[in-house]
Amino acid sequence: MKPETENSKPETLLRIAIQKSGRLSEKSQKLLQSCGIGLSNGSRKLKMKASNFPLEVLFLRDDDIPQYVSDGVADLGIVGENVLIEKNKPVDTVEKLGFSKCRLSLAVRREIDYPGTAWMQGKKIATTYPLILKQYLAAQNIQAEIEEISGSVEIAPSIGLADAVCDIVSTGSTLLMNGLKEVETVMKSQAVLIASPNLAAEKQALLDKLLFRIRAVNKAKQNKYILLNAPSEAIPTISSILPGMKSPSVLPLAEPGWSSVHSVVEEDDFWEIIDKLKDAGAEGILVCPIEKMVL
Ligand code: PRT
Ligand code: ZN
Repeated sequence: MKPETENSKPETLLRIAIQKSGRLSEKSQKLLQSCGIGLSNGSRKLKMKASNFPLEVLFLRDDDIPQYVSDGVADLGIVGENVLIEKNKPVDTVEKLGFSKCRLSLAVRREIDYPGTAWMQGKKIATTYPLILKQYLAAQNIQAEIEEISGSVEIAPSIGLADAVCDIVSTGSTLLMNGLKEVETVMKSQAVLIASPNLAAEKQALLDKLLFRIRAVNKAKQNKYILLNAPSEAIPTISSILPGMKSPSVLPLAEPGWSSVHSVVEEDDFWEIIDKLKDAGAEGILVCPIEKMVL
């Protein structure tokens, strides 16, 4: 090992805490890998140094991540907004990551004729999110008893432990299987990147670099590359439908009077745009995924 002299400062490493195993862990690792960061956690260590980027990864339970980041043990973390808000630690939310989307909802037994939030008045609600639920009930001006439990919330009504539940819902099939129906959305959630407040300048510079890559990856996921052929006289109309990053590329085809148009469309507008393009005379439309997108 090189001796440390005044000129050879130890390398600054960013430390990121991600979930060890569970619904966030694979997607958190994939996100880092798609940013060009090498992770090999074959032995399932609790801590590892990444390759290609000055990053150290801590593998933790998701519930502990906000605390580690607020204490500065980790500089960054990836956690669900539901856990972040419930833990109520002083950290900065740097970026919404767009994965592990779910909602925290109130649910009641299916046979109940539910009139609205007033039904909750004086009832007992089981949850693993007592703080978020308390704030929601206060905002709705409802007094209800909160029964904090640590898991299997959805069975609480059927065993007589509570009248309602406040739990995470994704597809809704867990509620259905337990004879419950979703009646109110308390909050929507997705994975977020959090950071310790007041990061040192060197660490902030590394975070900026990482964030640049994360944004390029996520932007690419929200967009598609589109190629099509069209009669040249249709190009002005097609260009107005397909604004692209600046404007679409238009290349002549070997067949006279025809052009090929290349552009980028947002996933959300995709089907609407395709219909308009067909009406404008586009043919042979190809749509391809984009790996990275830097604006
Ligand atoms: O061990 P550790 O403490 O790290 O993990 P955990 O068991 O506490 O969390 P985990 O891995 O289950 O979830 C991590 C995060 O993923 C959550 O905090 C949410 O932000 C997010 N997420 C996304 C979900 C779901 N979807 C989800 N469906 N978290 C939990 N569920 C559960 C929910 O609790 C319920 O039991 O799945 C069931 C409902 O799913 P559906 O599809 O039947 O509606
Ligand atoms: Zn957890």
